[in-house]
Amino acid sequence: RRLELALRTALENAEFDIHYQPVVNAETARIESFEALLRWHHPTLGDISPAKFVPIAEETGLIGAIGEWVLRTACHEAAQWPGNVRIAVNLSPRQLLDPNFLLKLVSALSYSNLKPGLLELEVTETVFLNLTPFTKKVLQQIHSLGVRLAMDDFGTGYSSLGYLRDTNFDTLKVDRTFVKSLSREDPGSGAIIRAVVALAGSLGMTTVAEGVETAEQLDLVREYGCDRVQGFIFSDPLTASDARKLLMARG
Ligand code: G
Ligand code: G
Ligand code: MN
Ligand code: NA
Repeated sequence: RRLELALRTALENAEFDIHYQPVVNAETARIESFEALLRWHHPTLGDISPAKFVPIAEETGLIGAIGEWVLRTACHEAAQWPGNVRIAVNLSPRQLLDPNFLLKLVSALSYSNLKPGLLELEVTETVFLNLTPFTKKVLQQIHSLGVRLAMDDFGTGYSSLGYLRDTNFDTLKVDRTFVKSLSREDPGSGAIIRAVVALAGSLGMTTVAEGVETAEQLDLVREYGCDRVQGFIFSDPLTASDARKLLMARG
């Protein structure tokens, strides 16, 4: 497999980069956090999407080293930002199974000097598929460091509401497929988002609507009570330097 071979040397050849997408307050549109999104520029294969290479990195175990690099780099970057803006980093389920994950997390925080409360780790619902006592304990330990937890792509995978209650997630990210189908012409299209917002509220979690692209979608997710909004309507993922400029410019 050509991609797998290329992926093995991508870190040492410095082919990865992280882009940062703003997540804004639904009421004020002020930036509250950025999501770190990994980018791979291969010298001959070109830009390869994480949707394509993250699964390969997981199968081969390379995700351990790549994920650690993302965590350290994103924390280091975010520690330079003004105004307590948070950073959200995606974790693959496999990283949570790594017995050294907690050590790596503590190391990234101390190396970057980032306040733990400014870091949020995003995991997808599929972690619930093998939520072993070990994983549950790791989630608890992450939380007791003061690091926040977000459930990503909520509503697309296997989610047990019981697990949601038993674990301590701070944020639910409503998957963009539900945002995409929103329309004023179809009042039923918002049913899932409304239900997720109500569920999150009753479990003490806040919500992010992902993939908001149009003014109509923005109006609707606001009406439904989503706390934060992420999507092309506000901004694409930005380079580190553009993200920094945006924060400096807003005052
Ligand atoms: O940025 P983009 O839409 O291409 O991302 C596609 C997918 O890759 C998303 O599901 C996103 O969560 C995932 N992804 C992006 N960056 C990372 C990362 O650093 N680690 C992991 N595990 N997944 C990532
Ligand atoms: O699975 P996850 O939520 O981590 O995926 C984030 C991905 O969503 C990123 O790859 C990002 O590029 C993409 N994304 C961000 N905003 C939008 C948007 O408004 N519309 C669509 N279609 N994708 C988006
Ligand atoms: Mn995400
Ligand atoms: Na998502």
